[in-house]
Amino acid sequence: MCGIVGLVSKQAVNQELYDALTVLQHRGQDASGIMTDDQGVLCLRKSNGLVTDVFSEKHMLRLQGNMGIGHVRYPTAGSLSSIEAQPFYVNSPYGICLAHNGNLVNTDKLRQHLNLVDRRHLNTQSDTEVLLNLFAHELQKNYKQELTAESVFRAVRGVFENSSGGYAVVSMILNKGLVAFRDPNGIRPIVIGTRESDQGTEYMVASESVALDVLGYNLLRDILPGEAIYIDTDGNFSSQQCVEPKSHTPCIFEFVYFARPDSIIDGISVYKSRLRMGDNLAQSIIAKGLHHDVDVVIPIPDTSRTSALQVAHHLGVKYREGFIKNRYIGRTFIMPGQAIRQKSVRQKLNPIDLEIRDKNVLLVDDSIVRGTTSRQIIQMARRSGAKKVFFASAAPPVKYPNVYGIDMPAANELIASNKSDGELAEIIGADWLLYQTLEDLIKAVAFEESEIQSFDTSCFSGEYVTDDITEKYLKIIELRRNDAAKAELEQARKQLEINEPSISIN
Ligand code: PIN
Repeated sequence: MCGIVGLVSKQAVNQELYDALTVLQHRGQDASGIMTDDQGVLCLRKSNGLVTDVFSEKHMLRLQGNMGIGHVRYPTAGSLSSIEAQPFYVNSPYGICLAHNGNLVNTDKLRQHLNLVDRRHLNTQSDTEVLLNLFAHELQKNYKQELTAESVFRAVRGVFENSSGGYAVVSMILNKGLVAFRDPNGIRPIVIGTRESDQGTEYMVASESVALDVLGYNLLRDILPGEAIYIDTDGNFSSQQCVEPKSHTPCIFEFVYFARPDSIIDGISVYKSRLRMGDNLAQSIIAKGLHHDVDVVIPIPDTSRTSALQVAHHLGVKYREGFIKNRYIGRTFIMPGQAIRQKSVRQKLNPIDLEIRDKNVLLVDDSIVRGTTSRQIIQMARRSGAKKVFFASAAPPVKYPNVYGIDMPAANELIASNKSDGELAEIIGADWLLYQTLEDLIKAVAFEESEIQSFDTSCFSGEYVTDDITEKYLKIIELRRNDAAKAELEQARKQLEINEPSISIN
């Protein structure tokens, strides 16, 4: 899960890239980076941390130029070292910068080929570096001819034909132009917007339309699956369907939880889809006759508020804020001799007892992944004096790992992977537990008139839209993703950061 942005403007892009990244910060809080093109000179600043921590005035002043790309990272592959913060750069051909959101599922094969056949050196574990080198290799094939939109699209076709997974990419070819493309199944989101200035049209691409809104760009459209766009430094726009789309199946989790509610993805309002999730959830509660006992509906902030509002409305009961979220959770410092301590739910959420005491409360969350938060929140509601605690999830049980760029734990850490709803209710301590059905979730997002009618629903259904997800592949990612492996990485990162400076040049 990451956020990307790219700008080809008639004025300096540094401040606007920074502002866009702050709007996309919800897509990744681990690392941030910006690269700009100052008339062929690459300017870069990237490091681990939030956008507001990574960029100071000194860095911003150095990020000169009217074209640039930016990235916020939530690591899904590779290590957590700041060396792997994006964008990445390779100096040949031309000088290419690249950032992406998503995950390639054939990285190992590509890495081997790049190394042994194309003789390209890869210095990190990041699949972004793989994508960048693949793109560079494809561009290199036509190095004797002048770079044109056509040769860029030919190179992107090569990338599409060789890579598999869910990815949205923004790339900058120094002194030439900006390229963006989206995987042939359209799993990860990416949109284009324009803004008119006295000097002509300015272009922006971003993971979510909300970034365009905030910077005063008009949403033109989504990039289509298997399509690439190219905007040269003079502002000439070209697009091409480089390969036939395999499907158009956006990741349904973007709608459940990940994207901002004020974004529109593939023509569907995220906010409206969440309202419909609440409508459908309420209908199931009523159909099962579970509504009679409910006194009050309480959302678990923030995402589930939208669905919970509709649930309360249809059930004809009060909607109340029963938990308040601390917006300013800080870092956890590791003092000498202390182990890493996870921040507890109690530090993030505080109950308003008065809204809970002596009531039968229905808690609504967007999803249940590990189930650890749900269990603790139910305990908190009971300590606040609830008579009964019911729990509804706006998404179906998460049973399978996500391989296309959403950071989900390994299958053995997913609470619903091998349990019935009854068992789950008991484990999380709810008087009853109700999940949205997958059918209802799909109906909520793909409303009747929407062009998109199917989605990547793999974490609920186990059906992966690329045909190369084998048991063996899932086993490998399980080993890479389990908590112990992550804890080891985290320790290694703390060690590394003592010696490893963040990166800025020019
Ligand atoms: C959190 C959204 N949402 C809350 C993310 C918790 C699963 N969790 C997924 C529920 S917010 S657990 O609204 O964006 O703040 O099941 O893994 O414990």
